[in-house]
Amino acid sequence: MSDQISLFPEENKTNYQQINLPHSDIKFYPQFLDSVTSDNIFEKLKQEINWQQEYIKIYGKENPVPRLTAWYGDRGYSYTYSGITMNPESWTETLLLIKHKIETIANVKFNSVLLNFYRDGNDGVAWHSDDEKELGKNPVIGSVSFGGKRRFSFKSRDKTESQKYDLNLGNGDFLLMKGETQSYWYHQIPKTKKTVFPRINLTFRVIYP
Ligand SMILES: O=C(O)CCC(=O)C(=O)O
Ligand SMILES: [Mn+2]
Repeated sequence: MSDQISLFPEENKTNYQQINLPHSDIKFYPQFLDSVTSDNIFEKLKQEINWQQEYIKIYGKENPVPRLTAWYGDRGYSYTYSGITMNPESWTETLLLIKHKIETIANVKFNSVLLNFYRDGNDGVAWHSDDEKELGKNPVIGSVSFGGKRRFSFKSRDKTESQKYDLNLGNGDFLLMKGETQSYWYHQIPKTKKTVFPRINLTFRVIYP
């Protein structure tokens, strides 16, 4: 185990690892949901979510986003992301179940979730921070992963720093990012030439109108 990780049992006995990067509050809860539950949730989400292929314009050319996406949440909270404005679909039972489970740990009420479906290693998400203005200062981001394991990397936003940190997010893992994390760190899911299973990730968010 790397010296950047320490183990703490929380009040409710859910074990987590604090990822000790400067100017961050990142907690990793491996296998937060058990594997049978997580397998079932993966299949459900794959079927029931209204997955979309979005396009982003780069130098005037429309490019497909390298993953399928969807946006669910409370009515009235739209979200603009890479120039795409998404209006939320209504919560499904499955999403509400996960939302309630992580809210007790995160101590916030999430009002929306961005869903990503990585079909294979050609899908990923480029370096970015979840720092859109609708998320306010020091956003709380609750990330739950299902299906195939993928690498998730952090790198410092400060170009004079070279600090990087990698972790693997697998079936049922929960990652909670809070505090200054988004102001100081970028994150990504790199594309990979390795054979990987399809993966679904949900990032629960609090949007301010
Ligand atoms: O798939 C992931 O684990 C991260 C997704 C992400 O960073 C995002 O959608 O903002
Ligand atoms: Mn993100």
